Parts: sequence; C-alpha cells; structure tokens
Amino acid sequence: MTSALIALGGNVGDVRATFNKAIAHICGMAQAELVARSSDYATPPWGNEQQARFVNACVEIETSLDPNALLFTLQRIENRFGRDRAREERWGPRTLDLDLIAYDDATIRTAELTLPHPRLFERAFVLVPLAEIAPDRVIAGRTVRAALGAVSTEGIERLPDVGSR
Ligand code: A4P
Ligand code: MG
Repeated sequence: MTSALIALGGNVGDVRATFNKAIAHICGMAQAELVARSSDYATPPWGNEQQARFVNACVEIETSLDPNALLFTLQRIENRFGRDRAREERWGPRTLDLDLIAYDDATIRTAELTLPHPRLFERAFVLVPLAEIAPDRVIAGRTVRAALGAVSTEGIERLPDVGSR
C-alpha cells in the first residue's frame, strides 16, 4: 500500500455532497483506505476568474493501485459525477476535478501524468486543505507548510462541518 494525496475541486452543483460520494468511490474503486480528509474550503476561482467560487478539499489514501491506474480510476469517477471534458474549457466550471498531487515520493513526467502535480506550489486552494492533513509531508523538497507560507490565502474560507463524513 502506498500513500497518495488527492485534491478535490468543483463549482457546479452540490459540490460538498459530490465530494463525500466521490471519496467513497475512491476508496471502493482504488482499493484504498482513507487516511485523512481535510475540511472543505470555499476558494476564489483561479485561472479563469469569471466563474463561481470553488469548493476544495484534499484527502490522503493508502492504495494498492499504481499511479497510472489510480489516475485512470480518478478520471472514471470524475466522469461518473458529470464531468464532460469534451464540453468544458480549461480551468473553467466543473462538477468534480480530482487531481493526483503526490504518490509516495514518485517523480513522473509522461503525457498523461506528471507527479508531483506541476501547479501545486502556485495553488493556495490545494495547499490550504493539504496543510490541514499533511503539513510535514515533503513534496519536491519542500514541506507543505513551507509551501503554504509562500502563497496568498486571501479569500479562502474554511466551511463549517456538515452532516456525516
Ligand atoms: N494530468 C497530468 N498530471 C496529472 C495529475 N498529477 N493529476 C493530466 C491529474 N491529472 C494529471 O487534466 C488535464 C490532463 O492532465 C489529464 O488528461 C491528465 O492526464 P483535466 O483535469 O482534464 O484538465 P483541467 O482540470 O482543466 O486542467 P488542470 O491543469 O488540472 O486544471 P485545474 O486546476 O484542475 O483546473 N480555482 C479554484 N479556486 N479551485 C479549483 O479547484 N480548478 C480549476 C480547474 C480552475 N480554477 C480553480 C480550480
Ligand atoms: Mg484536473
């Protein structure tokens, strides 16, 4: 079993409910155990600013899938929750985005998969939830806590817990 970090994002529909269902699917389909789940955060849109605020969260899982199989599984789950890559724009609105942030300390650069995630260190919407569950994790030579200290977290708001997890 290997530790993997996954970032969740979305800004269409009941995103928090989608996250909870998607996490259950990840555990079932990725032969995985949930190690930690961050709170949900409301975050200002990044990349394309003319769209609704996002909800973001991160999870750590232990999985027996290899990185490519895990990515493929995450994409199947995105599709199941209404993601349609053919009809969406880059960095535009979506029901569910599942990005693989890190897989153990693997470094991978292929057309389908880059690890660690190439835009991690620019994205407070990933670093804030990640720092809640894995502040001391070292990714590409930096702790998550140190990386968070280098970005602006303006406008990011922790959402109160709701219902069962
Ligand atoms: N890919 C390569 N490496 C990875 C990896 N480590 N994890 C490839 C996931 N995918 C990886 O992804 C494009 C391709 O990247 C995939 O085919 C995969 O093989 P995608 O999810 O289809 O495209 P995308 O999501 O539009 O692109 P990208 O760069 O992942 O953008 P984002 O950031 O995911 O865009 N603002 C806030 N506040 N919160 C958000 O969550 N999200 C986006 C969406 C824009 N703005 C946001 C947020
Ligand atoms: Mg993505």
